[in-house]
Amino acid sequence: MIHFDFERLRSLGLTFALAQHATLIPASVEDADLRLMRLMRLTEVHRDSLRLHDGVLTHQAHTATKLLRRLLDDDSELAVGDWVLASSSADSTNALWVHERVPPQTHLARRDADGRRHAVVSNVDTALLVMGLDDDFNLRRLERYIALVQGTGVVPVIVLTKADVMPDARSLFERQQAVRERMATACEIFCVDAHDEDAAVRLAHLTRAGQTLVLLGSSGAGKSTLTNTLLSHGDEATEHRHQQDTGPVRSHDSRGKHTTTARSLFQLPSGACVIDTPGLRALRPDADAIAVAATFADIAALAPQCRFRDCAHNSEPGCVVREGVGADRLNNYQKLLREARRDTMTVLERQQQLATWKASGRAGKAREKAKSGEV
Ligand SMILES: Nc1nc2c(ncn2[C@@H]2O[C@H](COP(=O)(O)OP(=O)(O)OP(=O)(O)O)[C@@H](O)[C@H]2O)c(=O)[nH]1
Ligand SMILES: [Mg+2]
Ligand SMILES: [Zn+2]
Repeated sequence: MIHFDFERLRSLGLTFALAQHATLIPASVEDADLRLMRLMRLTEVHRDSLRLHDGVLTHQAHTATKLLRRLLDDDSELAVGDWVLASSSADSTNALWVHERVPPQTHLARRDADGRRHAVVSNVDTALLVMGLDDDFNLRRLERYIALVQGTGVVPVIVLTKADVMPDARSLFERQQAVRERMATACEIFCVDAHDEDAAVRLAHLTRAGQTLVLLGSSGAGKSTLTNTLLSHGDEATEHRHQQDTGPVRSHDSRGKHTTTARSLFQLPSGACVIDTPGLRALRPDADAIAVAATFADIAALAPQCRFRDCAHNSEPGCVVREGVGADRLNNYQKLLREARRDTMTVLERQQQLATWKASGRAGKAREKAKSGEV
């Protein structure tokens, strides 16, 4: 059994459940080795190395080959926020190796353009979905972030930044209403100036000791600005505390310049942990059809009233969904559902789909030839 100082790791977000899972890891580790293992939290993942926190100090580490192989078999990756068991090698290098990962309580993942899954973060309680009220404001993108979090056990909270540059209270209210209308289930929404300490005060119920938050959103949304405000709130020795770099946005479209390049976990003075992340160029959530349906629960609720049982809500007569849901939201739902279905297809299903597309392409060409008189 491994031994660790629960109280010391509690301020890094360790919970009883995670601690219990950690003590239950006999798996591939020999008993003798287990006693040398230390429980630590992953604060950064780099191409060739990891950064771990033991509750007092951070250390550089590497992933043991056996663990790498197991993760690959499970189509999984270590992510910032994971709890791991690490030990120093017995040789003169004294290098730190990660041998085991404690099964995460929550995990967020995304897909790349080829459908491959990539870990985003592990063991977070709340996801702050950060969006600027400037030209960053995009409801379809926000729905993608909601789908990313849906069904994972992570609570989404929407933070609209740059409230200070809105022309008047009315436009601010309208934007907030527009967000509310696109939410299938109630969700907290905050409009803030990310520079202002008031933002940290209003989010205080989410930054209690032991909680972990992740900030997600596009480049330039204000994630690092808000991280810095949270880091300095309630801290007398501000000048010693780490501050994240922030960068300006382009004036014509409010896009950021990808200032943050890696995910990093920080401890807040309140005892919570916060993970700042780089803005993703295009977010494709690792959501299955069920998660997408839950994100658009209003559509799922209306669908049984459509005249046809298999209504696709395109141009069928008697479609209640098309009447009741905005076209933009419906289009986004259909797009996310197509992506989810493609991502969860087996290789065989994918090949069959490709063959069907090719066959219909050939049939179409043949029809055109026939029409134009060619045989
Ligand atoms: N006026 C105003 N400016 C803000 C606010 N939040 C962020 N900014 C500015 O917006 C720009 C981008 O902020 P960052 O915090 O670097 O954005 P980010 O989301 O971390 O961007 P990446 O690291 O590129 O993903 C900076 O110039 C900030 O000063 C806000 O609430 N009000
Ligand atoms: Mg940043
Ligand atoms: Zn319909």
